[in-house]
Amino acid sequence: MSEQLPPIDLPLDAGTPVGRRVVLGLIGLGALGVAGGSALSAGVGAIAAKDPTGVTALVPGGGGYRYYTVTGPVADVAPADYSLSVSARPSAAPVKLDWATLSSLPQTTITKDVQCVTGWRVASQTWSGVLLKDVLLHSGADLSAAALTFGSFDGTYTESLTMSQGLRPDVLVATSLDGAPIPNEHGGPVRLYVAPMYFYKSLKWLGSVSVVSAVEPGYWEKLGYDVDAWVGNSNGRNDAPI
Ligand SMILES: Nc1nc2c(c(=O)[nH]1)N[C@H]1C(S)=C(S)[C@@H](COP(=O)(O)O)O[C@H]1N2
Ligand SMILES: [Mo]
Repeated sequence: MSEQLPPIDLPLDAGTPVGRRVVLGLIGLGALGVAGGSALSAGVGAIAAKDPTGVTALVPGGGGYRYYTVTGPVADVAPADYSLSVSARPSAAPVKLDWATLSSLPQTTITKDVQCVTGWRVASQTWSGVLLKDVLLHSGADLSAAALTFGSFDGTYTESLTMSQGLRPDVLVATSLDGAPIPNEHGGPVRLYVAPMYFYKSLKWLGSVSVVSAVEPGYWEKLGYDVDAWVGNSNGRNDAPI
């Protein structure tokens, strides 16, 4: 990873406390509120202003997680109102999988450390949901195609995997974290979870999965981060694999 790469997440200045209540308060604000900083404390406003990529904050009590979003707060979507759009082959019209359908598919649980490419790590997190492979099989996807792209209902963030990566037994369409619904700040109700890769691959607020004919670099990858983001073997890092 070269020095020129833009920061995926910036550490908070020491002595700049951001409470969970403030973080959750941010979630309720529109993007305009964040840009204007009108309703924000000076501390949070300063952080948002300094971070070109969006709002970043530690989530106190979140066991070391940082709340991260390149767009600012994202509206809550209730499971009953959620659906995942799946395009089964390049240029195909999407089919929609609702929450009941996701719940009816085989459920898989994975426990691992979460690890961001900037070095922060959260030990032993348990994600559950449906294997991406099972979502693709259920949707009649063309598994011989080269790649998959993912869209967020934040309207901006994107991710990408090769088809063989997407069919791995440690890649989930996740619906729970540590036995509870995924909170909004962690990308709920449904998040992509790519266990063997740095956490930027785990797109929050998953809205769409599309089968495509070639890998399309995601949001951070267009800015220079590795598309193949294996923990311990990418981005010039040598973290211990998890
Ligand atoms: N939609 C969306 N997904 C995202 C991001 C984001 O900004 N927007 N940031 C990525 C990065 S860099 C990290 S480290 C994790 C942060 O997840 P968390 O906010 O649940 O800690 O989400 C990843 N997925
Ligand atoms: Mo990250």
